[in-house]
Amino acid sequence: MNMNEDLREKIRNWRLYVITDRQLAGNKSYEEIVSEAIKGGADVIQLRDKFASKDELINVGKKLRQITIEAGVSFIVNDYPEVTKIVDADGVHIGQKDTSFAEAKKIVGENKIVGLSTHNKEQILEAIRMGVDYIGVGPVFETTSKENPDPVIGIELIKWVSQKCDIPFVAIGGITLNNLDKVLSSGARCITVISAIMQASDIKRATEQFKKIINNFFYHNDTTNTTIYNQKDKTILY
Ligand code: TZP
Ligand code: MG
Repeated sequence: MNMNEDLREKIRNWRLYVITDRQLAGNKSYEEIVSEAIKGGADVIQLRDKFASKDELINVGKKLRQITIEAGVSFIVNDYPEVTKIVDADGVHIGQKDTSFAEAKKIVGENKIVGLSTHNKEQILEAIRMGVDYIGVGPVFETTSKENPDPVIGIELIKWVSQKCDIPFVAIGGITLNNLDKVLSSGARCITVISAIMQASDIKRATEQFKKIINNFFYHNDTTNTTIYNQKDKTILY
């Protein structure tokens, strides 16, 4: 069976993808971090915690699944297909050195999303060949949220992937309110953020600031026929 159309539609409509980092967020709880990001307009939440055990991730993941379901927001788990399956997240995000795409898909099942991080043209083309559901492309700019990050790809690769490839992609790495416009102008339809939102004292407000610029950009520049839905009640936003 093919991945259900609802999930595909969701991916195409992602605009703001917020990844958790509890260390950066200080002493806020996961529930608080994610609820605030959702209130601010995040379309997708990724649970990423490089220090938590699988059991801890399952525990937190179940709570975040509940919160995201109620809000009609997509929920992705970083690194662990097994945890994804147990907590019934929408999908898993893997890196080039993690479980392979094929193996991750086998574990989570056909109807769940498997996303893959890519850092150059070869990896992007390989992801397309493999039938990856969406890719992360980055780091677009310098980032401090990843240990040993790959070299900065710059906005040139964002332009290339948006012009040449049909695969859904999310731009990631060092994106802030100050450089957001450059990334959007380069063709990115979904912006992924860790530190600029996690480090904010007011996560809801920081998320809102990103979302406002993104919505404004697409309102004025969107030339595709994509219909933007409110993911919760399916009303057409424009
Ligand atoms: N993959 C490529 S860059 C990155 C990941 C997980 C970190 C992005 O974090 P930030 O803080 O938005 O630069
Ligand atoms: Mg990983």
